[in-house]
Amino acid sequence: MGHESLTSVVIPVYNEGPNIRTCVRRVHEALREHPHEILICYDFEGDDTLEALAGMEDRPATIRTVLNDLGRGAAPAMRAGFQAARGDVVVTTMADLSDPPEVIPAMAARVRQGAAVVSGSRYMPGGLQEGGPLLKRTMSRLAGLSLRWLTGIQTHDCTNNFRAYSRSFLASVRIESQQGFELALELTVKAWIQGLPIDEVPTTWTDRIQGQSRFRLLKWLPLYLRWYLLALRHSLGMRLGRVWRRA
Ligand SMILES: Nc1nc2c(ncn2[C@@H]2O[C@H](COP(=O)(O)OP(=O)(O)O)[C@@H](O)[C@H]2O)c(=O)[nH]1
Ligand SMILES: [Mg+2]
Repeated sequence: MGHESLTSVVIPVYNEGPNIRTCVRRVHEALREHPHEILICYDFEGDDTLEALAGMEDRPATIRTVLNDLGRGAAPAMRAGFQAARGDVVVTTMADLSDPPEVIPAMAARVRQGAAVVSGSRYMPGGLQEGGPLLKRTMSRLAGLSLRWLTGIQTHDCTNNFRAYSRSFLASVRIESQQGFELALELTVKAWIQGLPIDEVPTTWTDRIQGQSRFRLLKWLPLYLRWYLLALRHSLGMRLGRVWRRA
């Protein structure tokens, strides 16, 4: 193979000054043997993440900073990252050290084997979720496991934003998420409805130690529900279609 594939790692950031150096060191180390780029997607110039990166002596050469001009929030920031990404595989991961970057090569490999979406999966055997608010943790697990059980979608975890996407799938889909982390569920449900292969790799999510979560459970719940219900409706439609054709 003359042309080696490129993995783009998209990281939305909001004042991650205390975390970002460790984060990019770990991502770079995990992808040392793989062609990659690390896209730091920020909303405004005063974000303290930029200063922390600028002052880094061992700043990886594969870092690019991307100003999100699509509106504030993690979802627009990730979309800005998708637009800037040059890789055939695009991975989203968080800056607050919640996701283990060592898993990225395995996730990217699954995409290159044909999956459109690969979850970093907390709820499959071998996966784990550590810390975080009990209600958020429970709802997320229930959503993932019930959706798989009710629809047959090929992942136990449809909400983790530690995910790998094929670039061709991202180019084909119209993204509607405007706020935050419901983006992962939207993209996974849309890939599944298109009949594209979905895959998963076990991973551990750990709650942040530095800084504060900006996750808004009650505010964002309806946004999640929209995609969850779309998947249920689609699944029901397919079942009824089968019964109808048999009758
Ligand atoms: N660009 C951008 N990134 C954000 C925003 N809010 C959170 N993030 C990033 O998204 C990731 C996860 O955020 P966090 O608030 O910890 O959510 P949690 O992990 O679900 O609790 C981190 O890398 C944050 O810096 C935002 O408004 N804009
Ligand atoms: Mg977090």
